[in-house]
Amino acid sequence: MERPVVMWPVTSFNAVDEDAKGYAHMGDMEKFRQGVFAGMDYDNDDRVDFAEFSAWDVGFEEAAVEEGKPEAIFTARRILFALWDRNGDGQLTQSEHRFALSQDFRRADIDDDSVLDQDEYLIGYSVNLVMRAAIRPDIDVSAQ
Ligand SMILES: [Ca+2]
Ligand SMILES: [Ca+2]
Ligand SMILES: [Ca+2]
Repeated sequence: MERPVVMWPVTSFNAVDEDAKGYAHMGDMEKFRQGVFAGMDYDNDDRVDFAEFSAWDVGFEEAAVEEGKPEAIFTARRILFALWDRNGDGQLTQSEHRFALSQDFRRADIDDDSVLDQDEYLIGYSVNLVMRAAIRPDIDVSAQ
């Protein structure tokens, strides 16, 4: 069965589930998170500021432009950054990022079996969720 969510640019499940088990556990997500953090932290000071965060993109910007909503991506980034920057100092630390991801993990694990399958990841991971809501609110994946 085709699901509309897979046509949408997402942070790829394959990048999380590196050894193609078909699911991702918290260890996979933490490894993925470390890679994402390192990728965002351009000046390697172990903190990610909003400029660094904004430069990180996995295809959402192109999607937003295609949808005629280039401004939506900025809104979505601000929402995500504000969510993750818990103390609001404009810098994302490793521990803030880790905390955000573990919250995402629990929220996304709908059947509560401590691993995320691809659907849970695509629907529940905050980056995918927030970007999709900002750019294509008409795609209601929760109704599946
Ligand atoms: Ca930095
Ligand atoms: Ca902070
Ligand atoms: Ca699960």
